[in-house]
Amino acid sequence: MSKNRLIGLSASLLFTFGLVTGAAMADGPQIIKISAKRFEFTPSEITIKKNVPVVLQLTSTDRTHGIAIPALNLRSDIPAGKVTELKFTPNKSGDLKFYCDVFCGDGHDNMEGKFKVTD
Ligand SMILES: [Cu+2]
Repeated sequence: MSKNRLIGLSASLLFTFGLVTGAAMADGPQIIKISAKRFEFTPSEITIKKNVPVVLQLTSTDRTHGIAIPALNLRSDIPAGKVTELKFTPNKSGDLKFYCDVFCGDGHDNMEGKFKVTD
């Protein structure tokens, strides 16, 4: 095989690899880490894409909190000391509010955030 053919072959292999990984990234889940503590979620505003699966990786740094996303009819406890996964796929754009639904003290009622779902 000539040197030029070898270069051409490796260039097309690289191109194919780039296309495959690009597609995988576009279709892969949106992995979002959210940390909970008295009395906030960090981050509390998260932009996500419509129709792309979301995997929330939830942790707490102090005690058990909860996360409720009423529009999706979803909730989970967030115990301290482990990662809790919650999965969903947003099917319309707009804001999806979430809040803590495990009473955690005086600021509990303000412990909330939102997903901004974009097209
Ligand atoms: Cu709470």
